[in-house]
Amino acid sequence: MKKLKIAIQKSGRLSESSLKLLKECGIDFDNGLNKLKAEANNFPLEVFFLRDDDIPQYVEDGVADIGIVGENVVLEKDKNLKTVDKLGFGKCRLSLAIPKDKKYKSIKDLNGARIATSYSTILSGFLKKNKIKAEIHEISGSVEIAPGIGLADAICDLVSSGSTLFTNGLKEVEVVLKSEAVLVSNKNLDKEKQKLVDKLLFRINAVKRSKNNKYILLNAPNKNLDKIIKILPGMKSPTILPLADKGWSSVHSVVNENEFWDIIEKLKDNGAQGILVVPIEKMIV
Ligand code: PRT
Ligand code: ZN
Repeated sequence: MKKLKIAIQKSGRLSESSLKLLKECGIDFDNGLNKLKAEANNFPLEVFFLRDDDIPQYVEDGVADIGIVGENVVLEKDKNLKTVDKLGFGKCRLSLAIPKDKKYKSIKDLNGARIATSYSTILSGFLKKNKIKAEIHEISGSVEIAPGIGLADAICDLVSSGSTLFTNGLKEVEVVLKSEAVLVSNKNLDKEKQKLVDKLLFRINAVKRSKNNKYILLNAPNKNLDKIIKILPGMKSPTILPLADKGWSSVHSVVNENEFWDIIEKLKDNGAQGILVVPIEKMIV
């Protein structure tokens, strides 16, 4: 049987979450330190540990069939790949920043600026789209120090908390791109490998869904059951079980994390009591 080859980041911001995702998909392998490759024991999968910058090329060439990498890297490398799914971790944004005491009214203020970045492909597309003429200085690391040493007037770099910008006396003025880790695939996978990708994707989606949803149990007065059922759609519809105490029922359902607090408030307004919220490990619809 053929094995699917997946490339993940060897050591960096995406490594831990990538390993965790595969583990949550029930895939078990040995990832000893300094290993380049590992084989899963219970899924036809080989895992390659690579630098994130190399992953798009390896997947395009078919050395790996799929890969987990930041969308920012995928767009910057601009290879011929298919983005299969967003994975919900490694979230950050690629932003333009300038020294904090400089005035900034609009993007037009960047006309004629020297901008330091490691993301020249994405940046030049962004500047072109906004009809800005600026000079791009490609540098590979510590972009944030460039304005301080007089190398540039602005930078374009990844930001998550913003503390790196802050400690370097910079302020964020434009968001060029919002990014997160994505699953990319070679465009010419054969049927057998595509089947394995679909199988993996099915598991990834079950894991992702479980993270976005919570299992909820509560006691409801029977007279308000109709209203409570409307608030709690559930996967099909909520489960209702009678309580020993007459006039009350136990209601079980699934709620989405984003609507969670709104729903709890509405439930309480309708007389729900003893509300329990439990994490879900996997969710198959
Ligand atoms: O060695 P290798 O080449 O594999 O790794 P790398 O050093 O190139 O990448 P790494 O591990 O730093 O980042 C991998 C991916 O994580 C990136 O491509 C992004 O998709 C994602 N990611 C998420 C981030 C950040 N958040 C992030 N904050 N990548 C980098 N940063 C850096 C940023 O460049 C800046 O220097 O963190 C600093 C800013 O952080 P804040 O919190 O101070 O704003
Ligand atoms: Zn890198």
